[in-house]
Amino acid sequence: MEPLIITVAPVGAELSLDQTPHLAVTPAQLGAVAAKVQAAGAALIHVHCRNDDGSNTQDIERFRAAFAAIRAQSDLIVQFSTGGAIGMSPAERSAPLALHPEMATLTCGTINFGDEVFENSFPIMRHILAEMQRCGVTPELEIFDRGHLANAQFLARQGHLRLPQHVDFVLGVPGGLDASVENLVECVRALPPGCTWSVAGIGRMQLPLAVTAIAMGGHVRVGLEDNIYYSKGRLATNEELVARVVRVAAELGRPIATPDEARAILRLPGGVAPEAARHRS
Ligand code: KMH
Ligand code: ZN
Repeated sequence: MEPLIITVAPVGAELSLDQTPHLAVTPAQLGAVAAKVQAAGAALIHVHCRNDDGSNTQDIERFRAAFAAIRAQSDLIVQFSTGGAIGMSPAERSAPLALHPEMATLTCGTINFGDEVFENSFPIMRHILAEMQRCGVTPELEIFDRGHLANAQFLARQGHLRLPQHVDFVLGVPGGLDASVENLVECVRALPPGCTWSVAGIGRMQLPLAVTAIAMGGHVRVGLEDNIYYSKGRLATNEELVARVVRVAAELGRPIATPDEARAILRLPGGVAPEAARHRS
């Protein structure tokens, strides 16, 4: 079976310091998380940044410092969020792309997000895609709802997006598609040909959907952005969530992708095909 890419989303924009002591706020803390999650088996890190007081920021200098800290301590694929936090402008959301991360997210449509609205109109998506293209950044398509795949295909037909791409199904946001095995299977069936995929289950569905994806041959996202608990009432660290997925994958006979193997699977420059990597060692 193809090696499993484990993405970790350690920060997000919705989590606050009074919910968990494990939230990485400073660039130095993000660098330390990167080292720990790579040691645990992650290949890709999805990055949001915070100010020292925990508030959200897309400030390019904060991202520059975070990027440097992650690079100094890991060779994880670095993927910036262009979702940022609810209410940020498209220009604010896309500003860190100027640092040329290997990847960045593109949410493929507007959804209710709890009591708020996460705005991703076609003009917003076209703006972010144009910035990604200008900066040479590979998108990961974030699919929160069933219609988002059709939006991505519409953007591709208009010439704003090349397909296939890597797709992440984020299931369980209140206002988006429920986190269920049925919905995941239905989403995977509807994927445009050639796309790779991962799943990020929200809350207590993180683990069941991760296990399902491992068995289906897809990839997995875990981390505090989506789920702060290891088990009922017990707060998790990011590296524990990664380590648990590694153990489950071992039981199911699925090898874990190194960052360079993940680069090859995701068709990023610098990748080393899993077979070639194995021959080298
Ligand atoms: N914070 C959410 C509103 C992304 O990173 O691209 C959006 C989000 C998606 O987290
Ligand atoms: Zn995010």
